[in-house]
Amino acid sequence: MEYNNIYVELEDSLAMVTINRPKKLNALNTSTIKELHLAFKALEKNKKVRVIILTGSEEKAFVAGADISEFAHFNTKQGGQLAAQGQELLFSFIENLSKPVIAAINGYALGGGLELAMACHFRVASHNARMGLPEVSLGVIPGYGGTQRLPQLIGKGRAMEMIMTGGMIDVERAIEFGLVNHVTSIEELLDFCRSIAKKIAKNSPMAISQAIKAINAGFNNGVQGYDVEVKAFGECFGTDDFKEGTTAFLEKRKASFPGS
Ligand code: CO8
Repeated sequence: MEYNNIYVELEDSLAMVTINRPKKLNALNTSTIKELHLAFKALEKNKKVRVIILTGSEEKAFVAGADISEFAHFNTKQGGQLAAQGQELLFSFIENLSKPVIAAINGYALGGGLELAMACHFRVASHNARMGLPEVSLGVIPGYGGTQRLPQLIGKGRAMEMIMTGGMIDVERAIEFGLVNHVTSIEELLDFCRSIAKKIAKNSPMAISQAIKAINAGFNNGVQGYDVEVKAFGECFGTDDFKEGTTAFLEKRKASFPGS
């Protein structure tokens, strides 16, 4: 598929998705959100793809936020619609994708950009990354899930401070807060993510998708996470991946899982 604001590269079982609006620091406008939705939808269907890495083009920004020029003149109704549509098409969509998505944060991740990284399953950052939710400085609040995911990831008090001050944190702070799992040099960022992706790709795609579902359920107030875990655990039984994984262990060999 042809995209204008992103590009997608396939490398064996890995897909690399790059947001490509460097002149606007990869800010998320509506068409970029739609393209990302289509790309992730297609990658989820692609049986060869086991892990997806999401990053921004060039070295300055992952994503510097939602595109401010697009919503600066919106009214209450339009603002609400923009947030709801974005959450449905992209942020919740990625969080609930059945395949792991790693955010490779290569520079500024601000506002909607940090919210996008937080919607991914986990995050790796390069030394130059700066992260923050500066929305209150613009007279709005984080509208792409930031008020929910930031406290989940770093705790309520720290999230309150970050959101209220609108300030940026560096990677040392982000590691200390648990916002990112690893920090690398900018040159090593993607290869480091690839090395994690390779480890993930050796495991059962079916079991990984069930684990994503069960983990997410624990953060959804309307759902009893333990019940979802029990159901997801049960659904693993009787699958080819379960048969292969347990048989390989008992036969003292490495498991080989076919495509998802
Ligand atoms: N939106 C639109 N354009 C942007 C954005 C953005 N978020 N960020 C940067 N740009 C553009 C600049 O306008 C500039 O364009 P031009 O060259 O045409 O003037 C270009 O990118 C380069 O940026 P700067 O010249 O500002 O680069 P600096 O190195 O001087 O500064 C910063 C880098 C500090 C990252 C600065 O660009 C900045 O502060 N950007 C805005 C950060 C921000 O406030 N992000 C939050 C946006 S609001 C948001 O994300 C809300 C999410 C929830 C929305 C829910 C529904 C709407």
